[in-house]
Amino acid sequence: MKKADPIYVTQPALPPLAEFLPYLEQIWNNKVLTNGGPFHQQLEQELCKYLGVEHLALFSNGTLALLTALQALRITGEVITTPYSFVATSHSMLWNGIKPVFADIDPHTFNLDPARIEAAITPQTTAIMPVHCYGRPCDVEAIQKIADNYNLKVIYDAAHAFGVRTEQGSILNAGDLSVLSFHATKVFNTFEGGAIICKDATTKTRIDRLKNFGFVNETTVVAPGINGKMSEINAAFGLLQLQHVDQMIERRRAIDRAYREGLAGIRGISVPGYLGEAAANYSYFPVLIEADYGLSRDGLYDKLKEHEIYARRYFYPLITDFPMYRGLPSATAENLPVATEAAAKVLCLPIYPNLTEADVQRVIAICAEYGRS
Ligand code: T4K
Repeated sequence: MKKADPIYVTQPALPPLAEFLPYLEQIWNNKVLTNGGPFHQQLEQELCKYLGVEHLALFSNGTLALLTALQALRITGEVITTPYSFVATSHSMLWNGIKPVFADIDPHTFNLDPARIEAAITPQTTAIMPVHCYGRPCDVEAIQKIADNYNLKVIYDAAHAFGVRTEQGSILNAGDLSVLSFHATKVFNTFEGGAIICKDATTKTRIDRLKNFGFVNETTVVAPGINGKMSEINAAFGLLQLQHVDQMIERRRAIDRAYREGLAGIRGISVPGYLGEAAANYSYFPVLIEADYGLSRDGLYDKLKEHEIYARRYFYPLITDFPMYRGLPSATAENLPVATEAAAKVLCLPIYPNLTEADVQRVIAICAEYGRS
């Protein structure tokens, strides 16, 4: 019997190569490779329509978009954020000379707990940077209330939240700015890429200048901007991906459903419920490995690995465990008990459009082996 292929936590969905060739021909003909070319313009417009947002500025990746978002709002001092995320969230602050202040998360959402945000505010606090972790929406109303009371800006790291909507519409309209990632591992990918979503044309203009060295025109530079522009190849690929993305999310939904059904009776594995998303994007499939499961979380991670199934412990270690954050007063396990527990319990199971039904059952079968009552 043929050995089963390895299964990774994710795999990018790619359209048929033939569909991309006409886009390449157009680039080869017009010789516009970057600096806000026609595909770049078109993708910004089409993403606004698709996502239900007013203004969107494309970037070459999500991290540069985060860096620029903080610059765009002239954030200084301290920013309250979550330790339960990818390091890019707080790295964007260190690159801007801003001090991250870590607050604990809510155990059900994995997102910043609004009550803990309020407790972390000091006279130096200027902004909050929450993350819609795994695409699960933050309590945006409670966060906005705090921001309004204390006159703080809110920049959402929405790297996982492409297309997520609640009853109020796109989650990307919450706060002052939202930042997306279009990395290869994301629901919608442009190989590498990202975007900032903002609410008015003036802010969009400022962001567009900041991502192009601060240029206003050929001879005028108004800010120490960076080079964060998305190239025409990436933008063209994004336009093509957009035609397929609904189908890809639909396939993810079916996998999510199959996991929920298959894992339901397993003792010691709990699956976080939805948070009232009108449209989820099924970007990750986190499960919690509880004390009554037959293996530790890392035991199951290793067991799956033996079968060439590469689940991931997103987000372990916590950001606060990395050396550049460890010494901060807010970076202690005592301050962050919920995040510390989540980092010890969560395993993200493989989920991506090309994962087959048989693959999903293979993952479930191994999980079930150690969770029988
Ligand atoms: N904020 C948040 C909350 C984020 O999660 C991220 C990125 C950012 C900000 C920053 O956005 P970007 O600057 O990246 O646009 C991955 C990604 O590199 C990273 O983008 C992502 N978050 C993070 C959660 O995951 P790794 O180190 O886990 O990636 P890697 O290379 O181990 O990939 C995971 C699996 O995916 C591989 O085992 C195989 C598969 N894969 C990966 C790539 C890159 C493929 O099949 N093809 C590929 O091209 O960080």
